Amino acid sequence: MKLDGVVPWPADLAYAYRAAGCWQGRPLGSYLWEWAEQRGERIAVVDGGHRLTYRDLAVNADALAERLADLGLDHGDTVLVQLPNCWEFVVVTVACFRLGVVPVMMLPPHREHELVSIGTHVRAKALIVPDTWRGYDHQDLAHRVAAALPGPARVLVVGQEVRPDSVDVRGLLEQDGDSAARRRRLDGRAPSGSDVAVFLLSGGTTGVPKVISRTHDDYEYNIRRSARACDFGPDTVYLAVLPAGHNFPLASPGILGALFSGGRAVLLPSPRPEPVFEAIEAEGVTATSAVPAVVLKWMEEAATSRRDLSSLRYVHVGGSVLSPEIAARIGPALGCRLQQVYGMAEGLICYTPADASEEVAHTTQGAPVSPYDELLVAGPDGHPVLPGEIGELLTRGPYTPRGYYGVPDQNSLSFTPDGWFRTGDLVRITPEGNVVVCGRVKDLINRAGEKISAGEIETLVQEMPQVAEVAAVAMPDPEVGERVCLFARLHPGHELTLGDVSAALTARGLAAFKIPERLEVLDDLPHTPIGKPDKKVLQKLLLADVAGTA
Ligand code: OOB
Repeated sequence: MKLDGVVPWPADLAYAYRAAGCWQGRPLGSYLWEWAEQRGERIAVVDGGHRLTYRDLAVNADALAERLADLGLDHGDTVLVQLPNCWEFVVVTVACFRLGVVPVMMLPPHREHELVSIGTHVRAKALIVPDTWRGYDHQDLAHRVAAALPGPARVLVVGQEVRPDSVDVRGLLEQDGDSAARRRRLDGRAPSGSDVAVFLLSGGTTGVPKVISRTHDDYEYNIRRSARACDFGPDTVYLAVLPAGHNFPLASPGILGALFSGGRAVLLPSPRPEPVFEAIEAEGVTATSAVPAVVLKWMEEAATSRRDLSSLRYVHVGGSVLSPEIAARIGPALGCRLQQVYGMAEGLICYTPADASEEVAHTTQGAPVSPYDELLVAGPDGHPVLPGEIGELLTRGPYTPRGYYGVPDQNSLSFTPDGWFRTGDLVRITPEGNVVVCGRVKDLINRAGEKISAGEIETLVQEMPQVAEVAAVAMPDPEVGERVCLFARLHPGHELTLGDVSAALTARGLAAFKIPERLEVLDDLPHTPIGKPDKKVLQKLLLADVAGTA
């Protein structure tokens, strides 16, 4: 059987989620022509000068879906999709939904290592890539990967320079033939609600990402509840600047949230401040999302920018720790409301409400989108902690799958026998039910047996006026095992010494053993493809340096 590594929800819960209306029993692609009929000439997708109406989206996606079927792709086949933010990304994704072909959402910085191992794991039948992107030849990469995969795989290319041994995606979009007949043919072979719609990659910064299967039912619910939490509607103009294949800009509520709400998705290939501000002004963007490192750059730019950002109502910020002080400055700096987002490709998504008090919007990461989300905060012994105390968050629910795809050994570590997903995040829950992320279970620095949470230090240091971005990493030490090393990027024109950090943290009442003992100021921190500080790289820098000086 294809996709035999999917871990299903237990039958009784699946029944309950259907009965409660969480799962609609419809594939994501089945909405496409309803939208086209109701909203026909309204703009759905904008990419620079290229604008697609809802009708264009339906016609293009159906044309592509049928051509993909002609190439031999069928229900349950998988395709590695590695596209930058462009209109073709949306057409490809929707075409896959129509056909029941499962897109595997690779990110543009991934290379052979990730593509070959994930492509092998999911038995990919095709790759869809740009010709080149940021000076790198993805078409060539895709052919090398295809040759290394165990089975035959086609290479489909978006761009100008399509090799004869590749398939030109734009050529597949030519809208010949009878779209009504094509629509009926595709409706006749549509997947079911419980089939896998998309494979997302886990956001972990160690090892090759794990593959997460999301069904049509569960993903539609993720989108619907997220759109509701963020007040998305027909007047929403959502700007996607983070890599579109990531769960945050894709469906939380993101591009798909905008389309399901009758709004518009604007795609930009990078989060650089000036083009982002230009797009906000030109397109009347009402909502966008960013990781903290990106939003900090926007805030710096906004101080001197002459762009009109007045259309912007909400910025969704999530993905890594955001200190309350910076949170409080985001709204005034960008002239909009902040909604914090705590989410994961594995499912659970929390938002601070669109109309939250400042206290909630600045100091918490919000509440789960579904009343059926179950949250458990556990101590090191696995038992629930007392209300309000810090522990590891475990979660289950109607859009949090019960296992990673095809890795039973890993699943027995990442999931409890009762199906709870161990997030690895340290959180506490406020009396009002909002989650506050305090760090990572494994992101601890062990100094002479004292455990120091990197997240706790980072939150405090981020509040220092000199600091733009910070990461705390364990520095090996022969005497005490590990000491806290800080890596920081500063605001332009500022300086920072270890003494300044120590004085500021001591003034905040931090225990002396937690005070950082080394500071490295960098022009920029290394980031993961989505923009989180990449501690794996920082750790390597540190290890190389410690080894070099030993
Ligand atoms: C999002 O998804 P992933 O899968 O890349 O990463 C999930 C992990 C979480 O387990 C947590 O460790 C961290 O990223 N995280 C946060 C956070 N939001 C996510 N840590 C602190 N504060 C936050 N607000 O990152 C993601 C997916 C959908 C929406 C938003 C983010």
